[in-house]
Amino acid sequence: MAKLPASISDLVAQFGPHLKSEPAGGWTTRGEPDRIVPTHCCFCGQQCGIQLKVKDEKIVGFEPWEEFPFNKGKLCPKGVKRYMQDEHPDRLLTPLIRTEANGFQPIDWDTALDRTAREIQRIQSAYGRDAFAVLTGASLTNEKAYLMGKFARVAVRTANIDYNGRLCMVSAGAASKKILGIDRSANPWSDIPKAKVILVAGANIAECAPITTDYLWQARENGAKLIVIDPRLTPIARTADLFIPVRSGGDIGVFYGMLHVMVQRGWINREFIAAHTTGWGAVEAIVERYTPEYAATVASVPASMIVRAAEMWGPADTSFLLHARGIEHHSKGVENCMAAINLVVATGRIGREGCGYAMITGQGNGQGAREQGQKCDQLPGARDIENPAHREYIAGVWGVDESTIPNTGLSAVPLLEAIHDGRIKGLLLLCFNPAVSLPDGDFVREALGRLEFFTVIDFFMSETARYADLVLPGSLMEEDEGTTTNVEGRVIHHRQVVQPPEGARQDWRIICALAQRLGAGDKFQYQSSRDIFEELRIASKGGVADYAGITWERIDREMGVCWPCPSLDHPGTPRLYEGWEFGHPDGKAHFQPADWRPAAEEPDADYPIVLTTGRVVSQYLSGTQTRRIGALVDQYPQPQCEIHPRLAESLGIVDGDFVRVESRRGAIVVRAQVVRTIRPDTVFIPYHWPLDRSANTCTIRAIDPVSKIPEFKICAVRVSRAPAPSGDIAALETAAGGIR
Ligand SMILES: Nc1nc2c(c(=O)[nH]1)N[C@H]1C(S)=C(S)[C@@H](COP(=O)(O)OP(=O)(O)OC[C@H]3O[C@@H](n4cnc5c(=O)[nH]c(N)nc54)[C@H](O)[C@@H]3O)O[C@H]1N2
Ligand SMILES: Nc1nc2c(c(=O)[nH]1)N[C@H]1C(S)=C(S)[C@@H](COP(=O)(O)OP(=O)(O)OC[C@H]3O[C@@H](n4cnc5c(=O)[nH]c(N)nc54)[C@H](O)[C@@H]3O)O[C@H]1N2
Ligand code: SF4
Ligand SMILES: [Mo]
Repeated sequence: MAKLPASISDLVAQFGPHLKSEPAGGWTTRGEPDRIVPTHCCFCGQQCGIQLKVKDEKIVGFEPWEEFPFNKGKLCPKGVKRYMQDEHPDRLLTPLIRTEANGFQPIDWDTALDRTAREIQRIQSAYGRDAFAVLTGASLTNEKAYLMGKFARVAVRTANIDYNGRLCMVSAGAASKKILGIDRSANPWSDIPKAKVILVAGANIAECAPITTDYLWQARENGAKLIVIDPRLTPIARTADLFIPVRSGGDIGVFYGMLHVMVQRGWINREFIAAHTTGWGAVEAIVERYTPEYAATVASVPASMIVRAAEMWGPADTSFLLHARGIEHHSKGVENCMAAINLVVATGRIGREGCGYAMITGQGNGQGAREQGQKCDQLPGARDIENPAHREYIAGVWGVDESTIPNTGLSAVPLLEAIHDGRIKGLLLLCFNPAVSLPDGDFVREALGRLEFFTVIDFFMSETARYADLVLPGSLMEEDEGTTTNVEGRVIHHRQVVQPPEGARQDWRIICALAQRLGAGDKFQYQSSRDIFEELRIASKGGVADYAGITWERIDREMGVCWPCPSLDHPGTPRLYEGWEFGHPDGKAHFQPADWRPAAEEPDADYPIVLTTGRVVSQYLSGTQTRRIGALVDQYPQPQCEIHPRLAESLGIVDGDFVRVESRRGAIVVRAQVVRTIRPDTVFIPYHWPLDRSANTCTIRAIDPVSKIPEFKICAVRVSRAPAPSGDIAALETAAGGIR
């Protein structure tokens, strides 16, 4: 562990040379910016419009962008601080190579790129093509996501490419595709305020989709009722008309209990079901068993709450259902989402104004990055990699023989398991921090340590990069140009605001330089990221996620365009399924039956408490970015374990004590935060911190059989009072993240 400075003078002694001297005129008079660039936040899937102020080619601040329709100038604590990454002293400014004797040492770009290409070739000729894998991320622009899918299949020619959206949107996507035929939220957010009842399941709206709070409040102003289902009384739940404190993993009980009551009371739209759906019979047969009393045992809430929810949801004229990872991060994540969507389709309240359904996208480009072909089972345009016609079309766009495109590869968790057991020997990773974000952290870190060769492209030294042989300094969102697709399916334009700092390079240029060295340069002749977008438009043409009619100019003019948009004169599609035309070839919605089943690991006598994990408003994902921004660190410096006063009392724990939270995989010591806002059988820990503060040291490596999403939202733990961890924890807590 790094030696901690004891005082400010120590700090200056240690870091002094890097502290900037006061600018002429003093700190307070920065003067007017040279320009203000309208663009978007780099963080969550809301993708708020924001204007960045530039002075002397550096980003010095922000201004709201009132005209951008989604957030109308509103921003959350992360958005207003994102610009502090640009000039951060931790930025990587040179390629680094791991040396036996001296740790990471700077090397020049050519040597680093040559070495990476050579190692890819060595590993593939020694162990086979699929022994080298590529992992990517959904914070990347559409252009980079497209590039990574093509790079893996055409330049590296490995089947094993997957992305961190595998930990995020895949359960929702799979369920939506199965029932509605398309993997996208069905409605624009402007439909939310027009709904008379809103159901929020497993989504901490105020902290994780902050701008959506405003849409819910508008709905409430218009008289809407709000139902929230969550094991914790989240900020939005405090304002709800009905809060259902479900036990983690019990949501199917609530959804099917509601449907049971709705069938009995005649609140099912039978005309719609007969004309526009298939499969209702199988769902009705299951739902018949979900009497409020039985449903209550599955959900572990009073039966009366479920009846009340049905009474609010059932007879409404208009309604909107939103869910996020709370119901999706389960080994039955797809089934949970299918049950939720069944609840919408049974009423026919979809595809028209004020009637809708949305899965709340997580990462900045959580929507777009899963459509451009960086999932192990997909090609661009959300095409299926096993479909011969889809393969043929993409082979044509790429100018390769169809037979050279690999088939489905391993998804993220099995891919890490293959690294652990030696089937995969090499890895190139861009925009993913598995050392913090994958479940069963000790196992993951052990796997990363076993790679024969490992290159990471990041702008900060992430916890994962520490395991790399080579670290290449990449670019922040504002240092490149491109598009993302927001939570509504609206494709938006991120402008380049500044150049990457000297020594760092734009990610897409790094990838193209590697492709060149792998002998595929002729397929990667892009002069700009716009060239990549132009190819993406063609590649997506005719696919489900059709971007063919979207240009950067149109996006600027129209403040974003929603896909599918098949031609330049097509207006885009903010609302899917209008006229009850669903995405399946028969035009119908396909109900999917799913019965409740237990989690992979339920509490027992040895590990009697449910651990659930998630987020806090001021930190973002694995924390690589937000743990480096002082104001955000101050807001919530260290992970805490939320615990109910009754449970705390029975364990002899008081607020602020250190507690040891231990599962069958590992244990961490964090402070207890005793709160009345959580179920007494459950504890909650946010996961944004590494190593001995990482919630994922405890979580389980179980995955959903269809979506392959990990079960982040439930595992079994024991909790006990613990002495303070060794080291000066108080100093750590004020000196905050990063230093450890
Ligand atoms: N501040 C902040 N915002 C973010 C992010 C971030 O890291 N920080 N990340 C972005 C990303 S990538 C994502 S995926 C989203 C995630 O957004 P959310 O899914 O809203 O956030 P989580 O905290 O993961 O989980 C949401 C809620 O699920 C509840 N929950 C746990 N188990 C269950 C269950 O079995 N059933 C139900 N009904 N609820 C349950 C938890 O108590 C929690 O309140 O946020 C995005 N926005
Ligand atoms: N226990 C638990 N674990 C979870 C979750 C949970 O709720 N509970 N949630 C899961 C979810 S929903 C998600 S989305 C994942 C996210 O988990 P990760 O994807 O691992 O988290 P990030 O912090 O986004 O990691 C991305 C890395 O890429 C870098 N990066 C970001 N943008 C760019 C870019 O444009 N270029 C380059 N070169 N690098 C970039 C960042 O600095 C960071 O180091 O975590 C999952 N893990
Ligand atoms: S809500 Fe999301 S996109 Fe908007 S400012 Fe906050 S982190 Fe950025
Ligand atoms: Mo996510």
